[in-house]
Amino acid sequence: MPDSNNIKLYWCPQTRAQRVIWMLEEAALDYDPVVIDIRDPDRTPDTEFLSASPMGKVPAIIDGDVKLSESAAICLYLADKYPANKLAPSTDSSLRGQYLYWMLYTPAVVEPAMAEKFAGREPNTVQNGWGSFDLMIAAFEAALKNGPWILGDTFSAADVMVGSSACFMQQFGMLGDSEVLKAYADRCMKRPAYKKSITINDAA
Ligand SMILES: N[C@@H](CCC(=O)N[C@@H](CS)C(=O)NCC(=O)O)C(=O)O
Repeated sequence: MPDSNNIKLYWCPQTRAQRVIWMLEEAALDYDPVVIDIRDPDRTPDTEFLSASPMGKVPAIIDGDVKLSESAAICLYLADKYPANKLAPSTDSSLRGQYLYWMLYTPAVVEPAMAEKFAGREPNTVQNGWGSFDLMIAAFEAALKNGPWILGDTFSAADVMVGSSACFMQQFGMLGDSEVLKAYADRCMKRPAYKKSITINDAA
């Protein structure tokens, strides 16, 4: 089993970093949290953080020689490197393709679709890589018909990614009349690792 004692997590409360805390808790890994106050424009630049996050965005991790940002990349990395809690289907599993799809759904589809909706822009579903907010919701909901989790019976790191988006949208009243997605968000929020990530966020 690889040694996880050295994982350094760069994060900031009330940001996308919460989903990586959720992931680390699901994986039962030890980590040293370091707060980067992204809301302080006068903060002293942290060169070690910037070496892991070229755009200066949280979350980022340093795990030995590995330096990584982008929450989906971090969750993919952690699930494969520390497989004890089985948060990723193996590379020869028939679920692996769907797993990768849903791991990327949040940054590639959900977040651009949400940003477009927040901005009140009219979607161009052919040109947009993310289709539209309504298409994003419809595909997400359809995938959960065989739930309880996005891959079916088994919770995975893909649920951390799309589940964190569902919880965010639930919080901001963006799930409309989708009882399927609301129930999914509720299931995610009941997980002890999710609750711990919220406690850590709220205490910081
Ligand atoms: N696609 C990235 C987005 C990360 C991101 O945008 N982080 C924001 C906080 S939620 C941030 O660090 N903003 C500070 C900045 O850009 O200076 C991911 O999923 O990790």
